[in-house]
Amino acid sequence: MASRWNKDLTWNDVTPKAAFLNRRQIMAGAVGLGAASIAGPALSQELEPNSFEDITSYNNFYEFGTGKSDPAKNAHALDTLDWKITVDGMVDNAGEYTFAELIEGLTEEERIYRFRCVEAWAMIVPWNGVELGGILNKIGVQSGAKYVAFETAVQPENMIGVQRRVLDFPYREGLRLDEAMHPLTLMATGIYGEPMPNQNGAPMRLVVPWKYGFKSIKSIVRITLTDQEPPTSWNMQNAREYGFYSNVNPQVSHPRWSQASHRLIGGGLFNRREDTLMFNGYETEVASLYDGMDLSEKF
Ligand SMILES: Nc1nc2c(c(=O)[nH]1)N[C@H]1C(S)=C(S)[C@@H](COP(=O)(O)O)O[C@H]1N2
Ligand SMILES: [Mo]
Repeated sequence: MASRWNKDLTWNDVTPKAAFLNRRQIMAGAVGLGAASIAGPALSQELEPNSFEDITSYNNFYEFGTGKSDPAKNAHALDTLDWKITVDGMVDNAGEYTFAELIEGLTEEERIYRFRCVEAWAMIVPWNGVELGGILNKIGVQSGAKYVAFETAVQPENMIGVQRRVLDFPYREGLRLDEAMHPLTLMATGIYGEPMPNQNGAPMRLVVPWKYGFKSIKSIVRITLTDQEPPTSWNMQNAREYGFYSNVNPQVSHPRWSQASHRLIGGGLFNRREDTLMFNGYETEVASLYDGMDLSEKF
């Protein structure tokens, strides 16, 4: 289903070449979807979604090793049969859900999002998934809950990175409740209309397009509603370098590198540097979530 949240990037853009050559017509068509379609920065109109190959061969998934090609090599070992998600904390409908139960009745959409890693590389990914807000409404968030915490599966026998203890697993992430309820925040279940490949976080992973990639936690097995800011993996590892918010911000440097630009992954037109946009290009949609907040302090 077409979504106005794709803004200037539409499903048509996924088709290589022909779509690229007919961009003007496609853009004209996209405008019909709603005012949001024309709100995107001019820069993004030069972007093409990365290939399935790019998206599934250059990954970060430390449970399967720290090299970019390690997840593609090792994540076949991830056991996704009989996947269960524990829902607990400040919710009305706590319990253990299957993957199907959790997304049942929610509208699956295609969302073409910019994806920006804190390491200053980026891709354009055509995700499939449901709005996280839909899941939260189903599980019944209780008043007083302020944050959502997530955990990734730990399968020591299947995960070479867990055996090597490259991080303090389980991988943990979290969002403020208003961030989690924002319609851009996706529980992604696939890419290019295919079920989520293991290396990208099967069977479902978070996608928060205005935040650095590490917030988009993979292979989720636990969702907890809480009134406390939850501990998160990279913040636990190095709080000076990785904040809880981790909003993409070209003006706030990482202590060891600038965040003002990034490298687009891929061949051909890709692999070039481009300027990083405030909130990764989603400023119009999300800036109000942070009104009055000092973004260099709450990085
Ligand atoms: N469980 C888990 N989730 C994770 C990671 C990880 O190592 N483990 N890496 C994060 C980082 S740093 C990035 S950039 C993205 C990469 O997603 P991709 O491989 O689908 O591009 O996943 C994020 N989610
Ligand atoms: Mo990342």
